[in-house]
Amino acid sequence: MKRFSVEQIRSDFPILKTKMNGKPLIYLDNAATSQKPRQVIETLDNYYENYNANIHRGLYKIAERATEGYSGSKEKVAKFIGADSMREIIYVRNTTEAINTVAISWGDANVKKGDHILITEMEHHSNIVPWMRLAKKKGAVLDYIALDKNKCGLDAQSIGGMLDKRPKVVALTQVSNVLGSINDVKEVTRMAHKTGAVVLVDAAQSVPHMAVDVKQIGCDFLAFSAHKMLGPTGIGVLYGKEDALEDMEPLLSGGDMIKTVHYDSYTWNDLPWKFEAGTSNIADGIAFGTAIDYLNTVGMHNIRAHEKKITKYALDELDGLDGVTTYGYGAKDIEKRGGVIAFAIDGVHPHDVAQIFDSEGIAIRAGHHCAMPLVTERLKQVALSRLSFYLYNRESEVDSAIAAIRKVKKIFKV
Ligand code: 7TS
Repeated sequence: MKRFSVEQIRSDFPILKTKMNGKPLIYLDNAATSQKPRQVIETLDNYYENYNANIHRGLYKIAERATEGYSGSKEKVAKFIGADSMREIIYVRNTTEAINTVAISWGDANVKKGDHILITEMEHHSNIVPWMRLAKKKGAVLDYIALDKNKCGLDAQSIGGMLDKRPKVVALTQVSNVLGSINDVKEVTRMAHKTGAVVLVDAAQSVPHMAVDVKQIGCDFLAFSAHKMLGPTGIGVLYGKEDALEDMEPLLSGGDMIKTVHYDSYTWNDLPWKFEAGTSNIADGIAFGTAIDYLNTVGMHNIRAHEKKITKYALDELDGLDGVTTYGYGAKDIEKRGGVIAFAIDGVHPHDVAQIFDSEGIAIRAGHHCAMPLVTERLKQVALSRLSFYLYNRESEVDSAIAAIRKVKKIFKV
């Protein structure tokens, strides 16, 4: 796209023309899932209408076309995140499944009793629970990198201290889905590798919103979901360095992931297919490729610039409201945060906030955001309301959100 145009982008998203509770839909829950452009929806229709067939087995035209579409999508993903080749791109259902695959397959083979596993205090449940289960199963110790004193980012001293325990694996998010904080995953990876740890980056909230390059970060594994980046639900990515994936046992086994099977033995298929047992999610995989094309056309740098602008605008506006607290870095530190703003209104439960927003046609999420340790134990909140932006959001939608907050304050007399 030569010039970034929100209005041109919006015209590609049919749902943005719909209403909710009789009001034009204002969608500010992009951290939960993104909306889909017509190009992605059409790719799904086109596959089912014109070349629906299983991949890697049919010797006929439409099966070849489906196979090419599915592999082609992986090539696009590999290029999008700077991987060496599609051999390093495993399709799974979502970020959660990607992290579980590493925690179970890699963890089983590499983590022993007394070993340390290191995560951070700002992780989503999907980057906590699989490691907690692994630690329990193996008798390993799960450690947390602490938040800094302003509860915005990671405490540098805590990182160093925890790495002194020489953890086997360090798993951390690149962007928090609650605080919006951007972690320096490149630096943490460099430090962790020095102590011999393997590094997994949860990129669920980063890959959709900014240019991410796995080679630049240097991580061993990286996980993200198509549904948060204009693609369909049910498809996600586990990136792994080729060596790491070659060494790893697949989580599931059966058809398509083997080269040969005899009555008493088997050999695995080549990467990435070794990790994809059974019929793949073909339609969604192909449509994911269209989502990547769309993001590339708009340009990730343009998307990041737009989100910085709208987030800064929202933070400034929220700052002017009495009794409203925002979490994470402020507008001054916009380089350190993504387009996610969790907030609380004194004396009002976030579920009531979300309900009033809903009555105004504004979709936001309220709750613990699947980060209960962070929200309830560290930030000491029962729940938080959250605005989260994407490429199609307008500044006028921020104005509507601010007006909705004023309405909440008026109704609750706070
Ligand atoms: N990691 C982070 C940082 C996330 O924000 C999410 C989803 C996940 C992992 C899990 O992704 P999934 O595709 O496997 O579900 N975050 C949210 C959210 O903030 N609201 O709904 C889902």
